[in-house]
Amino acid sequence: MPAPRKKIPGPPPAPESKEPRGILSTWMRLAFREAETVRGNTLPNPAVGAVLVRNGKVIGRGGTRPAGQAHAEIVALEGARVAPNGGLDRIRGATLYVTLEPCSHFGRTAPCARALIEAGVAKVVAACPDPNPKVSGKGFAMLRRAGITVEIAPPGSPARVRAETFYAGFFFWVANGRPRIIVKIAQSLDGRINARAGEETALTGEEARLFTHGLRAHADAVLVGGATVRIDDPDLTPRLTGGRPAQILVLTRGRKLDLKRQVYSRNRGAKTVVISPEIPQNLPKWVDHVALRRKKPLVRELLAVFAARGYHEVLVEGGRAVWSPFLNAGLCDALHLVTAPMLLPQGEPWGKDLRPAWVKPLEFHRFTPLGSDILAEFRRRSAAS
Ligand code: AOF
Ligand code: ZN
Repeated sequence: MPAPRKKIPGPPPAPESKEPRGILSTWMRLAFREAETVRGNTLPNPAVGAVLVRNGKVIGRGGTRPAGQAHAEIVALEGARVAPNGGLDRIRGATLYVTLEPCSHFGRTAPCARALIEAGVAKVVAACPDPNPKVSGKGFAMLRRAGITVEIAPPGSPARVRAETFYAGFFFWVANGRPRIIVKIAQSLDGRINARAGEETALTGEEARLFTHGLRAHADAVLVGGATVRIDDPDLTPRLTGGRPAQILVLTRGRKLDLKRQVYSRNRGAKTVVISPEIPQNLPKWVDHVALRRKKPLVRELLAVFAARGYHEVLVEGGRAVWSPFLNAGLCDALHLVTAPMLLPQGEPWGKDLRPAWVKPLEFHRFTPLGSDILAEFRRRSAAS
């Protein structure tokens, strides 16, 4: 039953989006594809995709350029302007499909909303509002004031849900001033991470691997310790799920890298960054280095590295020396604990270095079977976030 109409203060409610129910419209899907292609290259800005449509045809499209350069909307407008048969006449009356609210502020670039108004765009369909307080709601208001029809995908609609997943890290980063930190741990039924200390032990199966690759594709950076690199030699790219690889951060005390490890090999499409007190003697040209000063607690220093690199979401994959400081500091926003059906009484417990209070900020969310393994998801208690 429709709710009785009453006047509410604040900005006008979003008009019901014409986005088809149950599916993403073709245009919005294309916009997300544009956003996907630039993901990882725009930090600290969110990766936005925009598609300009006129008479059922795409006349311009694009994704956010690296920070300081053009936003997605501007790239799409430019494309339409310079296309064969392009020009302002074609843009006038067009509809823009965009994955995030067009900005209204002068930041490193001029407001996209103004550029859209000046180009004569008739309608803007956006997947979600921008949570950035400088923009939130103001971009839409600016467009509406200029007579542009604005449709915002309503909460729960496919476009909105897609945006909320895609921008989960960005939303968290705006609200909390630090990246969302996700910890993933694989354990045996008796809470061990290996059969014996220092041994590589395959614990979880293919489905759990697929799940982990999904986490990697979504994160901006994957953090691992030097021991994990040495013992397990992980590849750390989302090769099973596809998608853009996150940056790989290797936290180590070592002064010499074992360059045979996969994370150091060249041309993998993933950037590797070594974080250590001293520059390793054999640091390859294609690997970055960040010096640890060891003046502050490790997690504080790492948070500064995350901030400098503009990450919105970081996946902590282990091992114990890496996840324990985050868990002990209460700096874990989602914990994915994957349990394999085996007992390894001689192995090392994953929680050996944890203080009892580590668990306080987290609450159980759900179990999900992953083949013969089981995933337990814990999330930050909402009041504490
Ligand atoms: C858009 N389109 O493609 C992106 C937007 O410093 P600036 O000028 O680059 O502005 C950065 C902010 O703009 C960023 O924090 C976010 O709120 C928004 N990002 N907006 O209209 C885009 N990337
Ligand atoms: Zn903008």
